[in-house]
Amino acid sequence: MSVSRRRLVSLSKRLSYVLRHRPDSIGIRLDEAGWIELDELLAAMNERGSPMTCEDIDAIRSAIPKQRFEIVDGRIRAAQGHSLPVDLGLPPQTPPVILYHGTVTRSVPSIFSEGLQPRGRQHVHLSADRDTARAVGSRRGRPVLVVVAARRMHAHGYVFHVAANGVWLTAHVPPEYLSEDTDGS
Ligand code: HQG
Repeated sequence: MSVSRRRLVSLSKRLSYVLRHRPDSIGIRLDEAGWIELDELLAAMNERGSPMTCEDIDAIRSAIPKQRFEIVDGRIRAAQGHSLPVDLGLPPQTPPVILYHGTVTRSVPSIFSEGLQPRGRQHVHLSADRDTARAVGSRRGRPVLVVVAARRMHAHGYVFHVAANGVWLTAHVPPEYLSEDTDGS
């Protein structure tokens, strides 16, 4: 079971890489919203990348709670996380009063001086709950949570979207909307 989960995690990472960053690495092109026909993706994966099947993708979607991939009408795309310039076509949304960003201690001074930047991605990624933000920060070390006054930003004209898997996206968070998380560990 754990071997097969390890395989699913590995395939999920491979898919994320292809669908968010480097479709050219297996010789495919995504449309402007990041979609590709599932059959075409699987054929290219089998030919040039990592062999995988429709069943593998179903298994990834059932086994891994963070729904990283959307499948609609036989097409697939990454729900968020792109470095490629895609237009996900998501409607603007009113965010909750507060959103969280998970990061690590070494990034905090720069974040509070220049704001949250998307870095290599198309958006800054934010979470409605602290546990998710903590998990995001933990990928790089001991997590630190930064609080974003999202509703106030929205009132000032900043645009927010929600990806299909519930991750909140915005272009940039200026420092005046940031504060330290003082409410727990
Ligand atoms: C940091 C994963 C210094 C930021 C996650 C982060 C998420 C700054 C890093 C999604 C900064 C960028 C995105 C500034 C931002 N100075 N550091 N001004 N502004 N940073 O990976 O948000 O699991 O591009 O704190 O779960 O960590 O792959 O962004 O540490 O949802 O599906 O710069 O990726 O999704 O790192 O993660 P990333 P992120 P998956």
